[in-house]
Amino acid sequence: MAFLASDADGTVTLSLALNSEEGNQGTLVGYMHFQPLFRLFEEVIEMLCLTVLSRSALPQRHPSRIVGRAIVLMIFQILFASARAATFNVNSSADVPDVAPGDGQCETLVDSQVACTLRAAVQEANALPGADVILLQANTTYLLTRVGIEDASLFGSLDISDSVDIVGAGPASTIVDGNGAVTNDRVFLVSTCNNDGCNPDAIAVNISGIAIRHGRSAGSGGGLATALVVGDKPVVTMTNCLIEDNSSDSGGGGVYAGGPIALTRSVVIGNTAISGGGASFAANGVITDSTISGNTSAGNGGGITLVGYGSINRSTISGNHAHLEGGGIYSVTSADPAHHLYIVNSTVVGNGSDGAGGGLKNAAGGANLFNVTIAGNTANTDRSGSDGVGGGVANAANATLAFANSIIANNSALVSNSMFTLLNDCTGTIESLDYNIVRVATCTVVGDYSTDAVQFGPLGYNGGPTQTLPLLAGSGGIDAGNPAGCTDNLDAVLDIDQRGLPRPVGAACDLGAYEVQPDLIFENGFDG
Ligand SMILES: [Ca+2]
Ligand SMILES: [Ca+2]
Ligand SMILES: [Ca+2]
Repeated sequence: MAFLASDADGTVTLSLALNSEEGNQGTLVGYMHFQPLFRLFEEVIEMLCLTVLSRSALPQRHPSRIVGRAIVLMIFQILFASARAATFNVNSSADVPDVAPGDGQCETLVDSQVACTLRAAVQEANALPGADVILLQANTTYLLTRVGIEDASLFGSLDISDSVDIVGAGPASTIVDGNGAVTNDRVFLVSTCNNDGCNPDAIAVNISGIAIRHGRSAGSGGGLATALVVGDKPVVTMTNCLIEDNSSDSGGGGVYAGGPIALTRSVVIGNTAISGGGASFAANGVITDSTISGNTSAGNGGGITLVGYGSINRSTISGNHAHLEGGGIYSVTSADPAHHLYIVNSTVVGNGSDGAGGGLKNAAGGANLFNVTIAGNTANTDRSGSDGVGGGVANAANATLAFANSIIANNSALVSNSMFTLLNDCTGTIESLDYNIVRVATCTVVGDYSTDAVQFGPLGYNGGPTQTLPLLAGSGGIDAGNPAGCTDNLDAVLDIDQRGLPRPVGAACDLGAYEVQPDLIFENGFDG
């Protein structure tokens, strides 16, 4: 039997079921989705399917029935070779490879039972040309146990070499545990290159709704690494993911991206590396509605090391530590504005560095801040060597750091070999694009700014997916933004704050990431 269905976006699904020799019970032999491109084939397929169906009254082994079935299968196989989209429903948490990689079937033997494992699904998705989908189970931990360093998904890391969507049920429910203490390998590698060379085409890998934890790599990217070699062209998105407790002996404890990556509504926490404790991005890194927290770097960039370019939007970088510079962020971009670091509607708080730049070290190129709060960061946390500089931000002599509608306040630099802590918000030369507070300007600030005192409430969840620092009543910065509108790096007016709540409230937007909202007492008329 053949079934044809078309859904709203024009995707056509062909399902084939062959009757068993015994009777009417159908066995599903395959299905696939045809993108709108294949609509042209729809009528042909339908006609052939109707041909088969019309013969269903014929005896099971009637020659014309068998011929009709063969024609449909042939068409199916031709189209399958063109589109080759498959969905693999993983139904076992065991770490077992596929029995026949490349046959289109995700099949392993787990306790003598046929099952589809995550590893087998990755092997099959790699082997089938084109984008596939791997669906993971809820309430399941996929513990990797196969020891061995290779890049074909047979051992250690799950190695993705073709476009795929990996979909979990949420990071609290679907966990991929790299078990690095045993495997000594990262959890995921995304690479279009192998021993035969590199696929010249970009692939798209979208990972959502999973936790990636306990990966360990002697190279870059303890949790996930992409595009480790020149010529490698994967484009990766990670949405609603938790990247936790991974480690790397190089760059990017949680994530290393040599190619473009977008991290959205995700949390990167508790990872360690030599550079970029949480993440290291070498191309275009875009972080949105995410948290980079509690990561540690033995070198620069406790939270993030950026050596390409990118943007950080509505996100919080908190509680990270670098043993060298840039406790929250260490940025090396180019002078080309198209390849700067842009930070918008974000909070950099409570980070520390043994060297300069407790919150942000802009080591080269350009960093541009729009409605950013940089507070409570500390430089020279080990109180050794030179006295601390740039508790909030440190800008190198060859770099530019420009900021607007932002707050740099309440940051500290520790004095070496002493108990003294000095308020110190910046070092180097930074460019105020007006409507800013720099509370204790221990640097050269070009342009107008205010030194108004700022009072924050504790970092916490005040709405939206990330933690924020609320501005307390009477604090500097409230309604102090550009009356013509606070804008982002594209000159678009920001109509929401980091939490997604409306701004401006009042005559002008508030400085920093947090817009004070009207008191609820006035909204609902009573107060608990
Ligand atoms: Ca197989
Ligand atoms: Ca594929
Ligand atoms: Ca591997």
